[in-house]
Amino acid sequence: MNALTLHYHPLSSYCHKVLIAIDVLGIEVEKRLLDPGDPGERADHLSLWPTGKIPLLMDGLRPVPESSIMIEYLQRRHAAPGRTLIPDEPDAALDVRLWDRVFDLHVMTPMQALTADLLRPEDERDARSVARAREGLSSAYAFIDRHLEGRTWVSGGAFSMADCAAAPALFYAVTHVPLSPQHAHLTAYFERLMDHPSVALAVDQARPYFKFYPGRAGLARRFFDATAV
Ligand SMILES: N[C@@H](CCC(=O)N[C@@H](CS)C(=O)NCC(=O)O)C(=O)O
Repeated sequence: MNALTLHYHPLSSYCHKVLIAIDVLGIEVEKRLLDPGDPGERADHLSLWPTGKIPLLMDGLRPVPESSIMIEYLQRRHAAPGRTLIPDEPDAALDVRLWDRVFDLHVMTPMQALTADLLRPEDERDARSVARAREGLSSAYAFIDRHLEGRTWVSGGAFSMADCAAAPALFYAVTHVPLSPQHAHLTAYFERLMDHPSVALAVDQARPYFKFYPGRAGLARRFFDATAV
């Protein structure tokens, strides 16, 4: 049995972030799909990590929670030779962590709020929080777009942990607040991310589940059907 097990769900954005990293780092991980609606599975999961959040990595009996911590842990202990997502040089590493935080806090968080609102009954939806989350995404798009001018990846010259965070954050965010022509750098970056083989693999593995995603009305047809243009 593989010592590394990832507790995950195929639709979860933070799970995609870690699955992309696992593929880039060339690591074998056993995946355990968590059914959030199953009370027994939920209780077992809470006993391992009391926030109940996924992904959760188990290295043998050791729980390793939090996607960014998990990626650093995997890189230090399990990465295939020569594979890296966080550079050794301290300032370059700080920049990767900064942009990882930007995507988690300023794209993932409002995106999750918008998805959560869609899961509520109509009469429990919160127009004010929705407006705030949409504004948050719009202002994040604008400053990330400016930052991306002249860049291929979001931090330094190589695909990094920050790009692992960016891919699923943007993938789901644009289903709520689409990119507009004024976001030319961000739009080109989004396409580069979607073309990256490790991102494409995570999307491909989630494809059968997208029909259950609450924001599916905003998801481009090519993500449901790989042959669509
Ligand atoms: N800060 C956490 C966030 C993880 C997170 O929000 N996961 C979501 C799925 S994408 C989740 O577990 N939602 C279920 C819940 O909150 O109970 C990380 O980076 O791993």
